[in-house]
Amino acid sequence: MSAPDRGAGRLKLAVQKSGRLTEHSTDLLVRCGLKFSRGKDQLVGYGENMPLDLLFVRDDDIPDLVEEDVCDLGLVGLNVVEEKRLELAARGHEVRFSVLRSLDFGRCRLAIAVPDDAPWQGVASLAGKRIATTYPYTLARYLEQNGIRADIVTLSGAVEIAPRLGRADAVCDLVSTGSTLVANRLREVTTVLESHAVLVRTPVALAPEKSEWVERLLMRIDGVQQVRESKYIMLHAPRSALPAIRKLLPGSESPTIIPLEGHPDRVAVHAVCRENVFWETLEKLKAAGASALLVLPVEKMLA
Ligand code: PRT
Ligand code: ZN
Repeated sequence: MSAPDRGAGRLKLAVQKSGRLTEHSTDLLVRCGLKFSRGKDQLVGYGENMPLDLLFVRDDDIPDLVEEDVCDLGLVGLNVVEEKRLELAARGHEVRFSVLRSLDFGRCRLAIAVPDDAPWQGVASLAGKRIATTYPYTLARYLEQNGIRADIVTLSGAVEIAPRLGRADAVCDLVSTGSTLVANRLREVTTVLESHAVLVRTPVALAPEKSEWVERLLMRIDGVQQVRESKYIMLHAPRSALPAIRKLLPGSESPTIIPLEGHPDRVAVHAVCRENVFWETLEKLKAAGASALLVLPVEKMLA
C-alpha cells in the first residue's frame, strides 16, 4: 500500500483526546468507514483510506481550533459550543463556526441543583443566590431570560462540592444519571440546556475536494445514525390483516409485500423500521395475525 498523502488537501477533524466523548467519536468515524493509525505521540490519527486526519485535543479547545480554522471539523458537546458562542458574543466577536449535525451520543443536561433541604418555589428562588458553575455565560443567559439577578461563582471544576464548602447556594453543572448530585446531597431543580455531541465546521470555505469529503462524511454519519435505530422486520400474515399490521410497524414507510407460494390469502411482509422494535410491538403484531416474525439489525443504509 502506498503511504498516505499527508498534505494540505486533507481534512483535519478535532476529537476529544481522553474523556466521555472519545470512544463514541472514534466509533462513529470507524462506522463511517475510516481506518486510522495513531502517531507515536498519540495526538494525531492518520486516516489510511480517506483524506482525513484526527487531532486528539481537550474538548474545551475544539471550538477555538475550528473557529480559527486550525481544524476543518470538530466533534464536541453542544454545552461547550454554546458556552463558547456566548463568550465570543459577550466579548463582541462575531461567531463564525457552525454546527453541521446533532449526534446521538454525549447526552446530558446542564442543570441547576440546590441542597436537598433548600426550599424551591421555581426559578424565582434563585434571586440573590450564589450559583457555582463552569458555564458562566450559559448560566448568565438563562438567568437573564428568566429575569433573575443572582451571583455567578465561576469555578474550574468540582462544582458539586461548592455548597458544602459554603462557596455557593446552588450549582449549575452537567448531569447525566444524577448520581453525582445525589452523592453530594443536591437536588436537581431545573434544566438550563439539553446537550449532546455535535459536529462543527470551520467558517472558512473549503477547497472542492475537501468539501466533497465533508458531504460524503455527512451522508455516512446520517446513515450510521439511522441504522443505530433501525431494524429490518419480516413476517407472514393473512392479506386481510395488512392494514392493521402496517399501522403497527414503527416508523416504516412502504413495506414490501410478497405473495406466498401455495397460499393465495397469505403474504410475507418485509419492512425497515426506523425505530427500535420492542417485544410489545411483536406481541401486538402477532395478535393482529402475524406469524414467523423475524427482526434483524441493519448494517448500513444510504437514502
Ligand atoms: O479533558 P477534557 O477537558 O477533554 O475533558 P472534560 O473533563 O472537560 O470532559 P468530559 O470527558 O468529562 O466530558 C466531555 C463531554 O461529555 C461534556 O462536555 C458533555 O458534553 C458530555 N457529557 C455527557 C458529560 C456527562 N455526560 C457527564 N455526566 N460531561 C460531564 N459529566 C459529568 C457530570 O457533571 C458529573 O460530574 O460526569 C459526572 C457524572 O455524572 P452523573 O450525572 O452521571 O453522576
Ligand atoms: Zn474539558
